[in-house]
Amino acid sequence: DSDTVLSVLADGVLSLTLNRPDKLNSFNEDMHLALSAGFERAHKDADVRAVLLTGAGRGFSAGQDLGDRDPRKGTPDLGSTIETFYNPLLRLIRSLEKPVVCAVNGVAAGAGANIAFACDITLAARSARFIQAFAKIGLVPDSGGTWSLPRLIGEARAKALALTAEPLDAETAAGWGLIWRAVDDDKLMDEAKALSVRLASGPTLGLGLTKRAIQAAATNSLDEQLDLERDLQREAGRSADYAEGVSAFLEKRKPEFKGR
Ligand code: T3D
Repeated sequence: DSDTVLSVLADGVLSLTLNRPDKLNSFNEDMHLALSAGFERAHKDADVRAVLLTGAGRGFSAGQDLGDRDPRKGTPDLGSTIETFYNPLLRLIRSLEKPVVCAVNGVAAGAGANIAFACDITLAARSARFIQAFAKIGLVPDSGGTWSLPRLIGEARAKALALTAEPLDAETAAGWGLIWRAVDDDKLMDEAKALSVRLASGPTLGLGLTKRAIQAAATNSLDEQLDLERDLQREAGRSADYAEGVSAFLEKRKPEFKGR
């Protein structure tokens, strides 16, 4: 059922909207397949210069659809569903060398929260809440949560959120550095769309290399990172967008970037 994710390409932005609002956009297999297909398209389609991920209805995503995990139907191999669905999705988001904006329109729980934290620029409605819901059902944070949380907010806050499953409001999430900004509810989508269009009309080859460099810093030494910056700057310096950016500056006009 491809309606589980609405996909629209306009102004270089591929908007992907999780669309199971009556289940708070919790993940079933259909929605996983549709969302992965959206990000795979973003990898391959040169017309896609940025992605905007959001949710339909009052929530962003409540993580795994627990209706598909009824213990009366047997014990699922969760390692297998993580390997098949959640891990590939995380890798698709992080390896996409194009900006991924996330507009968290309401509650983001479990994998839903950690997928939002994996995006490059995450905005949230002021009424949104982030919940590491795993602790309430005896699970471990997944979708990269045990990696991203301590890196973004430090071990003390990461452990408290993960062990208590207490909801975190959007403003505190922004203040702690988990997300970019909390936005008034009625302005969220306008702001997220404007940001996505601005990024999509930017020098997206350079933006993609910038994303790669910043992510590599998580595991690189300073020396490795300096070498990487040299290599990526060499690549960026050969791009048409760089020539256009400098020409436009010298000619005192607006640049027209093509993403190459
Ligand atoms: O299984 C694997 O493959 C491993 C991977 C795991 C990844 C995970 O994400 S595990 C964590 C799973 N998620 C949760 O445990 C969160 C469960 N949901 C909640 O705790 C609450 O719904 C929220 C705090 C997110 C929101 O609360 P509230 O009061 O705003 O809404 P609600 O009334 O609880 O939910 C509204 C409806 O959505 C409701 O349906 P109904 O009663 O109106 O027919 C509720 O059952 C449904 N819903 C919400 N979350 C889920 C869900 N249905 C299925 N699965 C859900 N996760």
